[in-house]
Amino acid sequence: MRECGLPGDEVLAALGAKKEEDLTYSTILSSMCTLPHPVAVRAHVLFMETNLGDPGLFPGTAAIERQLIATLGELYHHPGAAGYASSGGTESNIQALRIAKSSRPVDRPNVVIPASSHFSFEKACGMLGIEIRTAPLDEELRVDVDRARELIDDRTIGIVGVVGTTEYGMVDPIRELAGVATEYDLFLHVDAAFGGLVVPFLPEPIPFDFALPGVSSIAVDPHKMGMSTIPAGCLLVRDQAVLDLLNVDTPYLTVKQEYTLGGTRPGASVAGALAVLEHLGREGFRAVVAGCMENTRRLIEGLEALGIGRAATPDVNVATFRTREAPPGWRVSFTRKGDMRCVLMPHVTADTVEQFLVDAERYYA
Ligand code: 0PR
Repeated sequence: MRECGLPGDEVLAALGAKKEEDLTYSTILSSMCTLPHPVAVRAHVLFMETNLGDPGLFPGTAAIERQLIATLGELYHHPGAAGYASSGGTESNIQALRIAKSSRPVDRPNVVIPASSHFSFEKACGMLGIEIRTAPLDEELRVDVDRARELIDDRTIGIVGVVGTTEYGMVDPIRELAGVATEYDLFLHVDAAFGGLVVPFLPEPIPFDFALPGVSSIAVDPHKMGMSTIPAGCLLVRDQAVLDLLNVDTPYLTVKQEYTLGGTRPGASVAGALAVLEHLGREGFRAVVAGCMENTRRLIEGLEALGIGRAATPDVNVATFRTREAPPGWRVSFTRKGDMRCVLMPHVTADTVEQFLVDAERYYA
């Protein structure tokens, strides 16, 4: 650390120069994050100093968090849902498994998780000492519910289903998983980190939420398709008593107990998340999702016309292809199986897709 500080302008100029080294979103097709909506940025700046870790000092910001959870609860057919804003899908998934573990204390617990699930479950289970039982997928890359059921035994504390798988954009058959959860009286966590703000806005929404009695918790990330600033995740459960299973005493704070994983928590990105939901409404989100889905179809159709076959027919805006190479200049990613993966986020416009196809035509020719 310097002995004598630099003028603020000089520091910011140096930071700005570093930022120039970052990619801009214009060529990024590999990210599940996107440019935040301008209204989220404005809200974020307004709440920069707020700390939800001590909500009694920021009652207005705490009310915004409650409104965010209530809005999502209503969207997920359970207006009375409880929940809180986490740092993202990883934290929400960890917390959901902590709840599942506290609700059913058994020796050597296990949890049944689809093979397509995000690596955050590996972190969660490692931390919590839970054995992972990996349920295989069917031919369309959704979890095979019968095979999942076969993995359940008397040490199983929960099941997971994914709404918008990270790699192939599939939605697991949550209705069937919910049936299994009810039958075995198991906690069912739905990881809708990505698809939670896509599926409700499709012309024909696939059922995945609290309307299904077997669904216990839902993770959804406003910092993905919610176009909020980072970090903004949400964990929703059916009622407050479920969250309270995680309470620890916080004697010197303005609240006497907390169930969150983080202590100090940003209010800024939570305000950003609510701002986008309020500003766009269902109508606005339907338009955003329709655009992303149209771009997904167009990319698949365009690349197939060039002889690059799709790897899956996705339920949400993730397109994957049977090729190990991408046209230069574009950031795509590759799945564990080696398929090229493009996420058609709101920053990926129809023009971007056409430009990618022009470059692809030249490259794959
Ligand atoms: N669950 C699902 C289904 C996810 O896709 C992700 C992240 C998570 C949980 C974890 O969320 P957090 O990363 O918010 O904790 N999916 C993306 C991925 O791993 C995250 C991402 C976003 C990665 C932008 C890269 C990137 O540029 O691919």
